[in-house]
Amino acid sequence: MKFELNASMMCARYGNLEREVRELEEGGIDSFHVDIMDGRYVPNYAMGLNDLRYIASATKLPMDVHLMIEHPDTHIDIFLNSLRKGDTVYIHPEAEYHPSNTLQKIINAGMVPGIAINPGTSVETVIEMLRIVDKVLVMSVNPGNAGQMYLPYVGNKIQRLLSLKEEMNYRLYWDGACSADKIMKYAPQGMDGFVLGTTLLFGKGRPYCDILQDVRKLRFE
Ligand code: S6P
Ligand code: MG
Repeated sequence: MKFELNASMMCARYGNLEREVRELEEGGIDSFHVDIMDGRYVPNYAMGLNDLRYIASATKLPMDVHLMIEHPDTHIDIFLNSLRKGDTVYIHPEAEYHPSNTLQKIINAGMVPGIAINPGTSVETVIEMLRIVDKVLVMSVNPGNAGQMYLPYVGNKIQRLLSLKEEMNYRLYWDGACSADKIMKYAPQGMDGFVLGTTLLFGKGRPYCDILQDVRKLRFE
């Protein structure tokens, strides 16, 4: 069974980001998930442009940029200019008046377009955008912070998004409170990847390569 593992870099040790990137790479991480916040769309400031640029310069692996900002269209070029072709950019559709225009800019720049869907957002309100994007990031916590509890009511929506994947032609990714049991349950059902944060990967006092190896072994269980 094939699935991607993405490291949520807002959970990394900032004291030595270069080492963090290297150890995650050595552990076999698939991409670096960078949570950009503006203190308005979400009540927090996590990572910013310089963090994104530094991590992008420190690795050849793909970047997975999750924009939790109001009116992403206003600033999208700054982010696109900091990335390489093939990197992913997720926007929150409710943060922009015409999100499909912003998604088109992401496509035109050669990046992979995605939408992030909040726990309280229904599939119905974003259904037309599912036809445009390559990736959908389903949030199982409210955006803004790491280390939150999984919200069980997203389970029904995840099933719906899994069932629409083929018809709408997108890949589905999990973000928020991702534990081994969620990977065990959803990878076999077609979830394409998981963003790993404090729940499974960071701050555990174990090397990332050991944890990631354990997760990779889950596919054989
Ligand atoms: C939340 C953000 C996420 C978190 C991730 C952390 O706003 O989009 O990417 O960083 O959820 O993982 P955990 O396991 O601490 O919830
Ligand atoms: Mg995120």
